[in-house]
Amino acid sequence: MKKWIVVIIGIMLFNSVSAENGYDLWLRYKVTDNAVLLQQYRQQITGINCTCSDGKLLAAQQELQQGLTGLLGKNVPLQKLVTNGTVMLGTPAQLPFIKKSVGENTLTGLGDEGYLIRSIRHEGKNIILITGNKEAGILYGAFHFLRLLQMQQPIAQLNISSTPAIKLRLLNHWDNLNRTVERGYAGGSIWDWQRLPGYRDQRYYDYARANASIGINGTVLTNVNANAMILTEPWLQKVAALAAIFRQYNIKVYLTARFSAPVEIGNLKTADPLNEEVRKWWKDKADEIYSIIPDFGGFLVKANSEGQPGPQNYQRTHADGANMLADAVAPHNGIVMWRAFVYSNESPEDRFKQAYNEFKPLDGQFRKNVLVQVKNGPIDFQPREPFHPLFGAMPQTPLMMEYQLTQEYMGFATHLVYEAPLFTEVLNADTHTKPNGSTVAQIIDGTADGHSLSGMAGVSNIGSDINWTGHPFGQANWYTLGRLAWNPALTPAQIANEWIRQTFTNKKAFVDTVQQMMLASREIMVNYMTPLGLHHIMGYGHHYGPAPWYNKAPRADWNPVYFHRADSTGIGFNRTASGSNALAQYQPAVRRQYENIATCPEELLLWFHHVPWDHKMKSGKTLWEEMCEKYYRGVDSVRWMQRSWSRLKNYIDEERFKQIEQLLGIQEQEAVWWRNACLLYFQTFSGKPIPAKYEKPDRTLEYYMELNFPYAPH
Ligand code: BDP
Repeated sequence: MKKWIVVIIGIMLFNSVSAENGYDLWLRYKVTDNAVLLQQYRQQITGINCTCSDGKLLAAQQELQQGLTGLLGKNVPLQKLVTNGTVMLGTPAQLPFIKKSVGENTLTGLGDEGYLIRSIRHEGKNIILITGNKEAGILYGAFHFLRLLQMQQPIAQLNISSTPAIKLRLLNHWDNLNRTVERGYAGGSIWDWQRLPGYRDQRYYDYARANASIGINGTVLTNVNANAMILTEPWLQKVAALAAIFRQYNIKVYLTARFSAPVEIGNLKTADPLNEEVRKWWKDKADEIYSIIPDFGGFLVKANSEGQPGPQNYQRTHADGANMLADAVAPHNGIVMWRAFVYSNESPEDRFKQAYNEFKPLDGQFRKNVLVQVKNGPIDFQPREPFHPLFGAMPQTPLMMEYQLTQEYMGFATHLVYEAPLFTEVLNADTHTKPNGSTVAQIIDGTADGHSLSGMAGVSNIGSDINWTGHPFGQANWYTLGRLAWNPALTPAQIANEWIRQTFTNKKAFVDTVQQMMLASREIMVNYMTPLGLHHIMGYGHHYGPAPWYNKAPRADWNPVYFHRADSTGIGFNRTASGSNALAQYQPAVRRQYENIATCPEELLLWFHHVPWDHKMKSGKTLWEEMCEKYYRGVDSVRWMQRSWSRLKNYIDEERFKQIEQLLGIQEQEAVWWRNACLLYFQTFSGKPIPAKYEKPDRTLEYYMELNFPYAPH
C-alpha cells in the first residue's frame, strides 16, 4: 500500500516537473539528461567567482548561478577563492592578469560588446574565464557558456571569442498604450502601462533575460503608428521604470515619435521641422527625456505613410524631418531610425517603387545619427519578396533592416513558419552595387560602405500569452532575430538546431525531425499561400486568409487584384520596362536577370512578369499546371509536418506536444482553404481544369468569397 502511494506521488511529481507551458523559452536550464556528460560537467564546473555587486555583471552572475545550478542539478556556489572548475567573470580592468594571459590585441578586437570564453590556468588552478572589455560582453559570454551546456557540448578546452556584426539589434513592438498590439497574435501588450511605474512585473525581467541571451540590445516599446502621449512626463516615468530593469541586461529603450506631437501635446500651431519653435520644442523634449532616462536610445519614426503625419505635410523632405529629431537627440548620443516604409495616398505609381523614389534622392542629406530603416522587401513582409531595391542604393546613409517576426502575412500565430530562411535569403542576396561584394548583409552591417552605425530590427511577435509568442514555434523567430543580428552569417540550420536543443530536448531523433520541419516550413507556406511570386492576396484589413478577388479597398494598392493582375491572358505584375519598370531600381546585373522571363527565378516570376497561363515552366508544365502543383504540394507538406510531429510524442512534455499538434491541424485546414480559394478564383481566368490527379476542392468559390471575419485580430 505504502509503496503504491510513493509511486503515485512520484509520478505526480514527475509530471508536474515535466509539464511545460513555454514561459521559460530557450532558457529552461533543466538538469543535463546525459549521465556521462552530467558527471563531467559537475567536475568541470565547481563554482562562480565574480567581483560584482550590481549592473550587468550581477545579472551575468545571477544567470550563471541559476542556469548552472539547474543544468548540473546541484547548487553551484559563489566563490571568493578560485578552485579547479571555477567560472571566473571580470573585465581586464578588474582582473589585471587577463591582459597578460589573453593579450592586448585580442582584447581590443572584442570591442564593447564582444567576449572571450577560455579554459586557462590561473593561480595553479584550471578555471573557465569569461571576459570582455565591458560588462555587457561578459553578460553575453555568460549566456553563450550556458548555451554550450544546454546544447550538451564539450567544455574541456574552451577558446571562444565573439563580437556582434551589427550594432543596433532591436525589437520593434507595435504596442499601443491601451495594451492592444497592432498585428499582434499572442495576447495583449506585455507593457502594463496602468500599473507602471510602481509595479514591476517579473515578465519585464524575463523579457530582458531572454533578449540578452540572444544579443538583443534595444527595444522600441511603442507602435510605429504612434501616440504622442507617450512623450508626456507621466508616461516617460513609466518608460523609465522599464529602462531601469532593461539597463542591467544591456538593453536600451527607444520610443516612436509622432511627428505632430508639438501640435498635439505641445500646443504649437505647426510641426514644421524647419520652424524654430518646433525645433526648440523637440530639443526641450529630448532634454526632458534624457533627464528621466539618461541612456534613452532614440526615436523610431513612421512619417507620411498610411496617413501618419510627417514633414511632407509642410512641404519638407524626410531628411528635414529626420534631421530635426536627430539634432534634438545628438547632444545625448541618441539616434533616429527613420522608416522607409512610405507610399503616398495620391501617387498612382507602382507601390513597389515609391520608397526608392522618395529616399534615394535624399542620400547624403541625413545627419550622422540617422539610420533609414528599410523593410526586407519593397511591398510589405510578404511570404516571399525580392530584396528591397533601396539596399545598396544609398551608400552614404546607414540602412537598417526591418523584418517582421509577428506573422501578419504568414498565418498569424497559428501556422508553424520558421522565418530564418526568409531572413537569410534576403541577407545573402547580392545587390551588385559594389564590384567586390555587396550582399544585403554587407550593406546593413556597414562593411560595404564603411558605416559604423548599423542595425537590424524585428517587429515583435511577443504578447501576454503564457508562452510569449502564441505559437510555440514563434519563439524561434524571436530567437533568430537576435542570433542573426549578432552574426548574419549563421545559417537557418544552425539557428534552428540551437533553438530546438535548448527549447525542447537534445535527443537526436527529435532534433533532426524538427529541424527538417522548420527548414521546410517557410517554403511550404509560400506554396500554399503565394507560390511563384504571387503577393498581397490576403483578406482585406485583418489580412486573415486568402481573398485574391478583393477589389473594394479605399485605395488601389491595398487591393489584391492590383497585385496579381490576373486576366484571361495570364497573371502577374509586369514590372519590366514595358510595365511599371520597377526593375530599373535594381543594378543592371540584377535587373537583367529578373527582366528576362527565361532567367528570372521562378519563385519571383509573378513579381515581375505578367505571364501567359500556357507559359512553359522549367519543369515542362504550363504556368497553370505548375501553380496547381505548388498549391497542392503546399497542403501535402503541411500533412507531412503533421505526420512528422505525431512521431515525436514521447520526446517532450505533453502540454507543448498537444498545442503544436492542434495548431498543425488548423494550419492544415487553412492551407486547404488558401489552396482551394486561390485556385478556384484564378481558374476563372485561366479557364483550365485542376488536373484530375488532385483531390477536388470540397467547397465552391462563392463559399470562400462569402466568408468574413469581423473579429479577426488586426
Ligand atoms: C503593415 C501593417 C500595418 C503597419 C504597417 C507599417 O499592416 O499595420 O502599420 O505595415 O509597417 O504591414 O507601418
